Amino acid sequence: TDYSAQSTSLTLLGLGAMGTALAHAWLAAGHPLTVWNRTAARAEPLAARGASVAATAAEAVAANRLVVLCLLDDDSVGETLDGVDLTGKDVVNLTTGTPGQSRALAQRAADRGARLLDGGIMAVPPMIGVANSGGYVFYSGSRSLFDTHSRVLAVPTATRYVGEDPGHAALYDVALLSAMTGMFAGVSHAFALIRGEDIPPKDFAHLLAGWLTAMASSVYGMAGQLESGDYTTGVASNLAMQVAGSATLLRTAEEQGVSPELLSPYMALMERRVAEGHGDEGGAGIVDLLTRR
Ligand code: FVH
Repeated sequence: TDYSAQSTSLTLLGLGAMGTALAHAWLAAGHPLTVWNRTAARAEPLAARGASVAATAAEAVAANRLVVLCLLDDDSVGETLDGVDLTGKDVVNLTTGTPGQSRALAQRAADRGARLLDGGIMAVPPMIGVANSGGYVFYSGSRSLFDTHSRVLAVPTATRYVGEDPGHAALYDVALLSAMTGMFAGVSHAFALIRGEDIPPKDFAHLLAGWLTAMASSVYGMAGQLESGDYTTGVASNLAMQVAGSATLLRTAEEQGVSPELLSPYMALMERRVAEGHGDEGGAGIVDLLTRR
């Protein structure tokens, strides 16, 4: 079988919001697709578009060598594959999980005669099947397994292979999602500050997006500090200055009747680092505090 050919057939387990978007993308590109979902009704619109609907997960897995999972979480993957013959299968897991869960799944797959490629989706369903959407999927695990299926995997959205360790796709995924979570925390606080004032949120959003975009490149400076081990050279806003500024941020929150609970944990870390004599550092010192065991 030429697995790089455009008409590669595959199986997809899981037809939630993301699984359904993936299914539509593969069908639109002409890939014969077998689908299964715990709640069978979710497969009906895909059957109308030409997908083969399997009655059980085992039947769906048996239909193709390439089997993609996009389920809620690691537990649902375990339940779905329980008792299913995986011998000779190339399993691609697009379910969000931890690096440890991905490594354990790769081992369980190998024990059952299958090869596992793990994926971390950096996209939301409306970005799937849309050219140049900016979305992509991190993949990790066997390079040859990725190369074998790279064309069909690139149909829904772009791909980024990040190494042989099956846990690394999940690690990259969760690291980016964690950074995003911190950003959302800051954004929530900012909107809370202006609430009740004569400031239209949509106008403010424009400023917020511009400022966050301008600040985003600071991650390169922090990466440089972490790589060199020199946390002080070229620092534009050192921790001592940021801690001094924190007082104004907290007082403004109080004046506006906004809880400081989203800002306080990060401020406490900066204060600790300054108290330990590192006020001239940039943010890399906070990474040391977080990873100190
Ligand atoms: N949707 C998103 O924006 C994000 C974008 C980034 C990647 N995530 C991850 O993708 C996985 C699937 O997400 P989803 O959006 O498709 O999730 P749901 O719409 O909630 O669908 C969940 C599917 O999982 C099935 N399921 C749940 N529990 C079980 C189980 N115990 N056994 C078998 N299947 C199970 C569920 O089936 P049903 O409820 O329809 O019967 C859905 O097919 C996820 O890891 C995201 O973190 C999406």
